Amino acid sequence: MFRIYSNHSSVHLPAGRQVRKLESLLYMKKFSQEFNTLNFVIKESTNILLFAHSRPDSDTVGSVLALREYIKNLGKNVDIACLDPYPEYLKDLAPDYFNFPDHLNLEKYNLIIATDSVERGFQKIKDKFTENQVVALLDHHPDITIQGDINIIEASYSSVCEIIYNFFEFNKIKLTRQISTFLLLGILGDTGMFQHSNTTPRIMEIASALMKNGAPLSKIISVAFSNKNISTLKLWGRAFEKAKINPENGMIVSFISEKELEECGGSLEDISQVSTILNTVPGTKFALVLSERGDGIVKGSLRSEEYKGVDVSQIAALFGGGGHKLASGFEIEGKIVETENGWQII
Ligand SMILES: [Mn+2]
Repeated sequence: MFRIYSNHSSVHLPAGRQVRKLESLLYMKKFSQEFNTLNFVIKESTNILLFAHSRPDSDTVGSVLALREYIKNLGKNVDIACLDPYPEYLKDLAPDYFNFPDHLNLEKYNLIIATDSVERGFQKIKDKFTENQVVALLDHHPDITIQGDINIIEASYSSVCEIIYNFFEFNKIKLTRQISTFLLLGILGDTGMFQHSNTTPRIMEIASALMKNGAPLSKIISVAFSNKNISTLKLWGRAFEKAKINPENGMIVSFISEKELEECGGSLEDISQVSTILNTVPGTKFALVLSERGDGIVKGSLRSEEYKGVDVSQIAALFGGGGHKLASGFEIEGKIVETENGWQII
């Protein structure tokens, strides 16, 4: 096993076009060795496995679909594995399917690339691979503890799709309309359609380049993100109705029971957006949404915004969870019960 590690320091640059050029070069240089190695291994491989994280979101889906397109065009065999099925809400944009890892002959792959939240699913199968198989990890979550042979992990990127864009740019790989569409899908998902604080000038440049290649911005937004099923709206209605603000700490909180999720026919994807919307209520510091996930597990989803000055990953850490400063989560055992003074997890 060999480990490649890069050190990054933040660079403050004056404004102007020169600077944007320099910024773009710095981004490309950041992982130049890893980008080089990864492309070399891709070209040397016959069979490649791409791995999307459990409960796949648009970033991990966009990442694996973009990489598959590139690898397929090189004439290689490439499969996508995931412990969960391909998300319904993306089927109108890009119909596809994922393989369950147990249904694949894992031994045959020369290279395995896991994208985004690599500790959500991939860590469960990583030990099935041998020394002769190269494992590459592409992630933008902090505190990743698992290691691959090629590690491209950096929390300052908005999305793994941004990392992959840089990989393609560095290796001078021509982006087809399809590849551009998949990358824009992931970027739109992880930047909350350019509304989160990870929307940098660089990400707008990348989005512009992807659109120039034919990525249909408004179609992706309306098909993948704006369409809401009646089940989603009903579930949101329940959660919004119950929302409470704690004036002492500025928390806005709500919860969704397993029964409600069932009654509304909502999906887990529907829950993830509740905290983002609650977080828009004026005067609040952060949003917390608790949801029962079956088997006695309660999941907490925390959101904040840069200007609110709260680090929700510290709150998540109190409950054994983690994540980003502005978006974190935790899981605890228990059940939610309503009491006179609010909700309790027992
Ligand atoms: Mn992501």
